[in-house]
Amino acid sequence: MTGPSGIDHAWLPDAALRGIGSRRVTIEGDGPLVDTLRAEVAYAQGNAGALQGDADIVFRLDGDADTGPEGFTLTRSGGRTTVTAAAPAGLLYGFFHVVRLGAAAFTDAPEQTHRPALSRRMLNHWDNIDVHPVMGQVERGYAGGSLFWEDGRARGDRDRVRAYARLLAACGINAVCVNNVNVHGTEARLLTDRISEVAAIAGELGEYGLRTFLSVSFAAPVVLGGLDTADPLDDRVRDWWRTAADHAYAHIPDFGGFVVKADSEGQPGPFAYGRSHADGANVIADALAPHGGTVHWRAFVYNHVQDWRDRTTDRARAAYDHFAALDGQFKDNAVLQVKHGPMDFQVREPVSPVIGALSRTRVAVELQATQEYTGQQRHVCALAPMWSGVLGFRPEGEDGATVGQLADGGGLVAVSNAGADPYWTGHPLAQFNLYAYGRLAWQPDADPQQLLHEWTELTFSPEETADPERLRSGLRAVLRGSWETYEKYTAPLGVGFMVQPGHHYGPGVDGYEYSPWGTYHFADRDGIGVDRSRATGTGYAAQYAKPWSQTYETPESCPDELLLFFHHVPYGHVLHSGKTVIQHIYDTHFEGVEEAEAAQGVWATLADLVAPARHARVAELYEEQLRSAREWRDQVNSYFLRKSGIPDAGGRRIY
Ligand code: BDP
Repeated sequence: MTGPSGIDHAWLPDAALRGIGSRRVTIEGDGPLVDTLRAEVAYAQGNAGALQGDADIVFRLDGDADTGPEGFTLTRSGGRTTVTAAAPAGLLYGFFHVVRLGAAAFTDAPEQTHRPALSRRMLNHWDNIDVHPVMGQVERGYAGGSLFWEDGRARGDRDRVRAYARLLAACGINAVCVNNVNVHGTEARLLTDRISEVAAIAGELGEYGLRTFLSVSFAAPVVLGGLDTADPLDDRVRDWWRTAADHAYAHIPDFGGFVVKADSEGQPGPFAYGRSHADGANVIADALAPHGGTVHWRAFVYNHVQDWRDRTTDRARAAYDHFAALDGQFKDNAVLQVKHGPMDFQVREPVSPVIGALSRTRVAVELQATQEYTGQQRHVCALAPMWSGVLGFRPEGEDGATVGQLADGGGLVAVSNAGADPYWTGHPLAQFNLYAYGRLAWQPDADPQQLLHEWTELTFSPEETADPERLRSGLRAVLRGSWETYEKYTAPLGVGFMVQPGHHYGPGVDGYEYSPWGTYHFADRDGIGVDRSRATGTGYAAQYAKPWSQTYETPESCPDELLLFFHHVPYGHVLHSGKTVIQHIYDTHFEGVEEAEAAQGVWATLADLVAPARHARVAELYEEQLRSAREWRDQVNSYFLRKSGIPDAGGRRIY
């Protein structure tokens, strides 16, 4: 549903608020977030003014409640629902929980307390302030311009920022970094004389309990401060960061802190001064500490100008090689932000070994909601199953903690997929990725299918349509397996990339094969894959604890879906599935396209149940998805037919 101001209410359409809007509500408590709650309730009730009589639902702020700063207790008995929270944020999350429950919020049920498993649930916006000549307004953005920035400044009209904050709070997100991790030129000034622009955005986000973070350049003391060094051990540099942090907090009292990409893809960092990344993170952490702020220091550090002829350098190893030895050296308010996989958000990667290796460092796990390598919001690719697999992975084996548990020190971060597009995410179905990310950050072991159901109920209000079950099952059918479908028609068995260089959309079978970025598949006439074993390869497999170091070490024990990430094997190698690698490649590429065609067909049958404009947008995008999927199938299959000379056992036509 698109509201009067043209803002799509996504998972908070008016229909979803009806359950609470028709009830008598009492709110006990004061404070800014409680005012937000009051406004929400008034909106749900159509501004009709408080309904008279005994309350059906009470929102009660109770400092003695054992709910923590963001949790709430829900009591449903004797026809009365009560949401109790120790702090206002908990009441607001309780409100959105009641919205999710719909009618069930008002039926008797055992008391439940909900607390977020992770205290930091942050989105990173890769939004440029000035339009970048190559990357545009939003780096890897597929949803129009930035929600925050336009014409080189903070947007004056912030209605959408507020509407966005509301959606984020409704799925549990509580922090936003508002600018790109790649800080370009004078954009660094946001930190100093332009901080009031950040403060204006923070003001809107704060209405819904979201803390604002800012990406900063490690070279800021030089670029902005005029110093001749950014050496983290230099006292002038230390003072400069302190002053900058003081200044930020003077303008934004609930400011979250900084995100830093250093010594990565051309960004400046401590290596230039012979210092470690702990030294680099700590000087900034110290500046933030008096204010309770945090620095999120990214672990995405690797050599992107390596010699492609050197087969011993392995980009997958880099983060662990740089950071494992620094465990225990980071300040308490420094968080190491680690991408979930060792490479770069491919459709399939193993879980980064860094996550399990730093027992004395606060680790945040970084996901990518923006679909850089997963169809760029032109393909349907629901990522919740992938993320859920990552969060449930146990780096130390069956008895060890899950990634979701290990992230409790630093939280869960996602690169946002939202922008100024009327549907927020370009592809209307990509909204599910944003929603699911927030819900998984709140509860990492949530069932992705349940989240899909929740999102469907909220966003599409099936009960208000002529055929609720057809709508539900149709949406399930197009989204549930969409990640596997995408994987089937793109790079096989964990080998990754094979995309067009630069923009990363569409097939580029040898796109990065002879480039310095370190993203190779090593396909030749005999076989394919990267030998990352300890015995004969790059040694990456040995970065894992047992049992994974053993599981990944040999082709026999390695799971099929990661085989080519860890091993170089002949095309005739037989997978656990019983198929050869080459036949698997052919079969999955045909199947993937067939599945996408089937999904397109299902979507067409929903035309009478979905708002026309939304339906049309998705239908149009399916045309592009199918064109692209066929291109992937044909290029990948032809490539491997030509390399291997082995025909398809199914006798299908390969171009
Ligand atoms: C890669 C993107 C690049 C980002 C980089 C990062 O291609 O645009 O700057 O990650 O995470 O996925 O810093």
